[in-house]
Amino acid sequence: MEQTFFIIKPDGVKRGLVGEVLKRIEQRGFTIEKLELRSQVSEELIDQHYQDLVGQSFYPPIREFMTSGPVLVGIISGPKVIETWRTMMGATRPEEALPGTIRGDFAKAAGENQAIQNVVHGSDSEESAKREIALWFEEK
Ligand code: DAT
Ligand code: MG
Repeated sequence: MEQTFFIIKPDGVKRGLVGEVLKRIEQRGFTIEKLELRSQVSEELIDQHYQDLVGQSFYPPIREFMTSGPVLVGIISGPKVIETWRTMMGATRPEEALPGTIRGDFAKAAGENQAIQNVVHGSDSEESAKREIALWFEEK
């Protein structure tokens, strides 16, 4: 069965959206395979997670935001879960995220030079799902 990796980001945990996000996963019929609260994630792990963004000028605020508080990480499975979870999350930018999506319902607009705080993460392909699951869950 297809699997994907998700994060409820620090804004989602701080704002009490854990139950809301998990409810949507369950309602959609996906299976929660793993679920862990990580109280303090290292900058190194976030840099590896966002390896494609590390060189961008807008990246430092993203690192700061992602290490600013507890995150909930997990693996969910089901048919077409990678694409479906991306649809459920909505567009990256709050102003583009449609109502009915998690980001469209909850993400707040970011200020200049701030990280976009958009509540959730989801792997964007089979390859990134495999890589991210290994990065976050495999014993080193
Ligand atoms: P997504 O999370 O939708 O897969 P992404 O992988 O391109 O989007 O970027 C990862 C996160 O980094 C994104 O959720 C929010 C933040 N981000 C991306 N581009 C940004 C930008 N130009 N300014 C501020 N934050 C940004
Ligand atoms: Mg991404």
